[in-house]
Amino acid sequence: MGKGVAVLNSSEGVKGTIFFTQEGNGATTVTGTVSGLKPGLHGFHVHALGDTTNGCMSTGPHFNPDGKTHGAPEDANRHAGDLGNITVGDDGTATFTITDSQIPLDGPNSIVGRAVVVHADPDDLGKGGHELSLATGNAGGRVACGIIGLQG
Ligand SMILES: [Cu+2]
Ligand SMILES: [Zn+2]
Repeated sequence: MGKGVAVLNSSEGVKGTIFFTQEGNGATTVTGTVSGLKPGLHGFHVHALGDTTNGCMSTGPHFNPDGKTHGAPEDANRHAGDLGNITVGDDGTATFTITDSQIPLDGPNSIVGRAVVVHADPDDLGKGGHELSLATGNAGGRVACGIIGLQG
């Protein structure tokens, strides 16, 4: 079984830890808790680069090895890194489990060494009609991010 972890860093007081597990070549399960967010939906993605030298801006665009447009996790046309939204409760905390088949922990499309990013606003899943919908889901600023590493 492959295991990964990302500890979120933020200049805006957001904290969190995200765990990744993959059985063989199957889907990857993502579990996490994130706190310090405003209640509601927040876009949640794997971005291409494991670089936080200039904060979350350095993590590049959504991980997109197949050259597709932005979409919902269940869409055929989506970035591999498109994990949709996490839901934050009134206490500012989100606890979630996501299962996805496009974010393996090894092989050519591995997400290890890339970054997970939490956004300020909801991801419109490509359907909002905004000029950014098909690129980023118009999810707003990058409020927290962490580099995905292998976990022993
Ligand atoms: Cu993102
Ligand atoms: Zn995307």
